[in-house]
Amino acid sequence: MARPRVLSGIQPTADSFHLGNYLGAVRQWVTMQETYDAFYCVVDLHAITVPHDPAELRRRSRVAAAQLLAAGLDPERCTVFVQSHVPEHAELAWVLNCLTGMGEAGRMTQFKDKSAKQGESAASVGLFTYPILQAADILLYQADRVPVGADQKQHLELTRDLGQRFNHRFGETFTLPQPHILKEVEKITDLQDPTAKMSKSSSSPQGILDVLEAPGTLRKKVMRAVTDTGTDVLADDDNKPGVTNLLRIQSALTGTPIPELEARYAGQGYGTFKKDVAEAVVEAFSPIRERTEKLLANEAELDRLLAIGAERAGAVARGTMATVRDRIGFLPRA
Ligand code: ATP
Ligand code: LTN
Repeated sequence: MARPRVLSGIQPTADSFHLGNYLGAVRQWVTMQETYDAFYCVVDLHAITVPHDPAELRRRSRVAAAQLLAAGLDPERCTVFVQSHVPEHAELAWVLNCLTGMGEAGRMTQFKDKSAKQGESAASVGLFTYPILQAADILLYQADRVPVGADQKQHLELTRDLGQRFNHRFGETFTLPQPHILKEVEKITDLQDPTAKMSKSSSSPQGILDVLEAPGTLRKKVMRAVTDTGTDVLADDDNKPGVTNLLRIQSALTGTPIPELEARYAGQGYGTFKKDVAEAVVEAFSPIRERTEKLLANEAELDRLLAIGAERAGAVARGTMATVRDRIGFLPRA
């Protein structure tokens, strides 16, 4: 039987991924390549929904792809590609744009948050239709599962709604995808503001742990993470969001259940605990950083791997688009 399909994407909008990206998304991608027919893309079309610099985008797209491979994605076992290499993403997005209501798009909270930052009227129309492009990414590959962090739930609902709407109006065409969200790591929070999501675009440098960062900086940031009043290392989202975030991080990175960690640090205060969290982060990130540097040193090879990915992704995307064109009523080219 054919393996179920998985698709996910990550934006090349920073010089490094952060711990939230890694635990909330990329680590699941690596696991899922074993049992799914997996497609993972660097979503550069999404990255230009906010003002950007072309040279920086090129660099960050390669850095993003290199980090994915360094984290364990194997081009022999999954398809890693760059979104703009497969023009069908933009083509399907147009069709879906025409099926989406203005009000429906206007309810997306990520748009509200991101546009508020720039001033609503300065935000691009691309930022407004961003979730519809995301729906196209997913539906194009007939994905069954989409591994993401909790912030993407609403976009996945929109994706299902649009897929279903298309199916009803024009005939069964799209698989309706389920989000794949791991509760324990669905929202890693900012070290300085432990109720906010750790985020490429809104966290301060002190609040974010970057995969490619030097070990010394990572250690300092963990040691300076905001903890809570008191001295007990206990998980309590309402009263101890800072400590709880660090417990989740350590548990996810070491595979030790949180109650066991609570017992281990009982009566020891925050110092030893934080030191151990810092070591767990450094241990997880160092091999990824080293492999990323090696991959980036050979750009031609990296670009070759991405071309293979684009070829495989393009074959699937062209198949879906041929059906979509026909169902929609576009005249075939003679
Ligand atoms: P931005 O904050 O600028 O929106 P981002 O840091 O969320 O960027 P994306 O490229 O948008 O990065 O997200 C890539 C993946 O990482 C998505 O699946 C997203 O849900 C997940 N993710 C991002 N931040 C976190 C986090 N703090 N905790 C868990 N998952 C996260
Ligand atoms: N919107 C996502 C990135 C993204 C994505 C996708 C995730 C773009 N296309 C397709 C899953 C599937 C984000 O901001 N984190």
